[in-house]
Amino acid sequence: MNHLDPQRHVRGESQYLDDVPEQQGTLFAAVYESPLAHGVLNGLDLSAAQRSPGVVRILTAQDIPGRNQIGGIVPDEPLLAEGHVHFRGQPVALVLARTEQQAHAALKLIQADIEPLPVITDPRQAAAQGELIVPPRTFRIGDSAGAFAGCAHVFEGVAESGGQEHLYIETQGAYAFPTELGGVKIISSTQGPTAVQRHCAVVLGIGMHQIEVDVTRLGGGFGGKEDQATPWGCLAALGAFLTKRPVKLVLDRMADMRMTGKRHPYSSDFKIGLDQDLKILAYEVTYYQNAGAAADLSPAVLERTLFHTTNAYCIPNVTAAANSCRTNLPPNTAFRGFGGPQGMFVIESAITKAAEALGVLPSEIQRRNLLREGDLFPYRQPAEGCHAEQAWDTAAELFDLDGQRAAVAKFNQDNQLFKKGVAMMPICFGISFTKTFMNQTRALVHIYTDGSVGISTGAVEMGQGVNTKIAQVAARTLGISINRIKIESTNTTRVANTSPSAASATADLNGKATELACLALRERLLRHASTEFAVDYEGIIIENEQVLAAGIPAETTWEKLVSSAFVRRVALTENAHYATPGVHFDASTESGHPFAYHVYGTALTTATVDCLRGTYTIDSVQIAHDFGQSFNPAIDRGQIEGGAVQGIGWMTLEEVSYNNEGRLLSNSLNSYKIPDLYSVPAVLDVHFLDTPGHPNAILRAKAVGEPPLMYGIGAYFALRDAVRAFRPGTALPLVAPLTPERVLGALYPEFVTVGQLAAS
Ligand code: LUZ
Ligand code: MOS
Repeated sequence: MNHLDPQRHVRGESQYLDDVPEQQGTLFAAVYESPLAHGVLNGLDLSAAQRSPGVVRILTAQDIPGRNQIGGIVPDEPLLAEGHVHFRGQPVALVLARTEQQAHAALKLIQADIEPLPVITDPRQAAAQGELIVPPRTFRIGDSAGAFAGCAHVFEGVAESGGQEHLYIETQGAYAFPTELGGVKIISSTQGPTAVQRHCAVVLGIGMHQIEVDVTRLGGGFGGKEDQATPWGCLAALGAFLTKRPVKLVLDRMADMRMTGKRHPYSSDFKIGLDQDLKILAYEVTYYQNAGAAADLSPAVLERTLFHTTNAYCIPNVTAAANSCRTNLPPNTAFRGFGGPQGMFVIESAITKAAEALGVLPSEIQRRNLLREGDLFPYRQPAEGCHAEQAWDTAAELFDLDGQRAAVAKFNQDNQLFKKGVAMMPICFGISFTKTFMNQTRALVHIYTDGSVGISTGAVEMGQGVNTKIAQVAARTLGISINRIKIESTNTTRVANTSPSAASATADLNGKATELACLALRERLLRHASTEFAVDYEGIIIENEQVLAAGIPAETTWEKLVSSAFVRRVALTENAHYATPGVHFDASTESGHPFAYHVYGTALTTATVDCLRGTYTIDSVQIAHDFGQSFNPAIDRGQIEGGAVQGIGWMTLEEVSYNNEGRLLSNSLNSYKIPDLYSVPAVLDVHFLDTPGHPNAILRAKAVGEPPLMYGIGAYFALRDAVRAFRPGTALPLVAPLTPERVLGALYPEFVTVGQLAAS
């Protein structure tokens, strides 16, 4: 079964926000952004812009009829700046004009009177000044302070990881239409239709029932549209509500890069203690998360960092403290992995530092400390169905770790100016929203009288193939062809109060709700068949569109079953609710069972560094991954490949850079590099481990969205290994991304100093 959409994508038939035909009278919106990162907003001069050709109206905070508030977790974020500006790119005013060009032309005529205030871009500086988004949190198990005393080896260090631009192909946007009862319908490029609906209702001061949000598909999200599609939806809705005309707002690429938040950069202190046998006895870590100017999802991201503090390892004594630090950058947000990768980078850094100091391979420490069945995570959920060792050992054997190491050693002996490196990267990722209440959704399934089926759920298709999977689940459960099934747009009037499509849980949650609805419909139809044909209900099945049981006529097809059920007034619609069983968490003790299950795997990565130039290639990434029982290996493999490459980008090429005034320097694809086809490893193997899956996973096929991103961390350590082959024994900073500039600096520390991009 292939992904259902790509053929339509390639033919240009798939409908995105910008493909919606424009209604007559549509106004085009453009956002006036704060030109400074921090300051007092004394006034706005809109007069010239208001006289500009085509301008119909310019909206500011004063025009908001409800509350000027779109904070998702903490109410600390205005839709339009009021009194102060807190980051460069913060929306201050909205120009509505007859054409997009006229709206953009008018932006240039707006003058803001802003009194500058000091700008903070560094999270540690923010923490030192008490600028925390929420109080710090600490996860604790055992007694780390006490355990260090008994350690043979103790190492300390600092690790830093950078931001990451989502770079969804479709930029942020929304198209809003006034509706007849004073409400608004919004077509939004969002992962969270309900989030857009809820915040629009607050901003407009009307009920959620007056707001309808509809999503057909997104051209990518990666977390960037989990919370941060909301401002554009609200701004378009505000325009439509006040002017009674349709309003379309689409960000161009550079505006999107300037105005939206990214993956959180982290700066972290770590301390790791091992015994003689390389068992990790104690680990302490303090994270400083660069949250940007408002909370957005930062507290939840911070929490997921804590949940992934020890990656795939069992460490008996852990203290992990986390600070979410307020800076004058655009609010950072969800990004595939959601804080997990940042936490895992630090423990891998600590292990590598220890290994380098002890003169052993990092893999010796890694392998010795992998989780086993029943081991406790620092939040006291046991590892259940643990495949950490199986994944590692399979990868090591199947991909011949020893042989590859020997070949690399030989290569490094034979070559002076090119060096190769190797790294193993185990992963363990928890599946579920960490906020237990978010693990719920619904599915609405209609069987039409001709036997075709329409399905609505809370799932948003963003390229990940969730619609294909839901259609497969329905086809299997009902025993019919997938060609009869249509997955409808995601719409808040059909499925309400949904969580965003996020946390790798979308196929599990919405697939399970669909399965429940289809099971109920199947049972109803089979009961009808048993009455109609006077046969025992227990023996009847539907298979390949045939209704089968002794006593049922051979020509009884799905279509006949459905039409006869309709005539007998059997309900052909079902609405099912699914809530993940067994998940709970108590924040007062920082313990519980937050995850439905964990996903495991291991990647073996090799890289080659050109030691004259600092350039490099990631040669191979070979992965043994725990899919459970995949029912769509094509889609699932694609997620692993894409995630691994996106993770490699985060760890190597992609450098989000702001200057000290909070201005984004990496503001286009000239200065922000992402992996392209040429930087994908020539060898990218994905082995499907033989694992049973989990009953909470849809059809026992485990979640695949976020876990593979963290395989990319292996690329960082493979490069580091290669650099150390050129300069044995050198102490390298643990700073990511390891760009070619940083590699050159590491190869020639006496000649090359790596600073920031020059301010342009
Ligand atoms: N969003 C969220 C997420 O609200 N909670 C989560 O735990 C999460 N995890 C990953 C990605 N998005
Ligand atoms: Mo995501 S980071 O699961 O939107």
